[in-house]
Amino acid sequence: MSEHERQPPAVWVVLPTYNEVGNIARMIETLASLDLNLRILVVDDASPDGTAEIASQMSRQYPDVHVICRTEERGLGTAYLAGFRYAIEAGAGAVLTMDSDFSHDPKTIPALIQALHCADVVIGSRYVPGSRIVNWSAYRRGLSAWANRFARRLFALPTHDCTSGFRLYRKEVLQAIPWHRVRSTGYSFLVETLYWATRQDPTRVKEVPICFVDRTEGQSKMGWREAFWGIVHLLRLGVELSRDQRPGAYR
Ligand SMILES: Nc1nc2c(ncn2[C@@H]2O[C@H](COP(=O)(O)OP(=O)(O)OP(=O)(O)O)[C@@H](O)[C@H]2O)c(=O)[nH]1
Ligand SMILES: [Mg+2]
Repeated sequence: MSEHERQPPAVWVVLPTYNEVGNIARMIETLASLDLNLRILVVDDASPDGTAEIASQMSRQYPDVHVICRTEERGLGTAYLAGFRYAIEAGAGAVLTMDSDFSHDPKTIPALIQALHCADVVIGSRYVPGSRIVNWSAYRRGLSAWANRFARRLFALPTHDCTSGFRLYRKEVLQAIPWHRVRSTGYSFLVETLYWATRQDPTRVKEVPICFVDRTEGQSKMGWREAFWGIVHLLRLGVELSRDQRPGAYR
């Protein structure tokens, strides 16, 4: 067992938020109450509903809560990236991402951290035995199942859930990703990141079953525009990768 597998890494939780005023305070309180010594980083894109103000107020009450308020940029993918950079710079040994709307149950976090003992990337997965999806419409289930099949086939990904935002990465994996090649700014960032994070060693990813529950507060930001641009970005990467494999191609 290597040194980094023995030592529990400092875990930073990156919470992307856009209009999560009904969830953010309870989410921060719940994470803080887990007693796992988590550092919490809210990455908000100037939500008009005042999410960032609430998070900033809470950061004064909880010293382990940090807030990035982005005013120039919008997008789930670039929010994750800003969170990764900030957390690693601040000393994170591992970075956990999760939605701020309670679709990802904070109580599952210990199981994800446990699984990191024998992995570099851990996925909170909706598509392995023992997992459940609660209250999701047939449309969302269909879209998610299709997106997963599409991504898995296109990139030969080693996981059943390729689009889950509930993930834990060792910092070394994030540092090794060629970010200049990741162009997705929205939800498809998750697929691109998974591809690069598992490319070197697909055996170092583990899936932990989760119970995914549809949000009860706030609104989804996943729409047709996101889906369209997600497909475009993934097809672009697929074409680039097949060009890389041509003899003599630049890598
Ligand atoms: N910073 C930032 N966060 C975002 C953006 N879009 C979505 N989010 C956050 O990313 C997480 C996932 O977004 P959701 O709208 O819940 O997407 P989803 O889970 O596919 O949709 P639902 O199933 O309807 O909840 C939530 O915490 C959002 O607030 C964005 O453009 N910027
Ligand atoms: Mg959600």
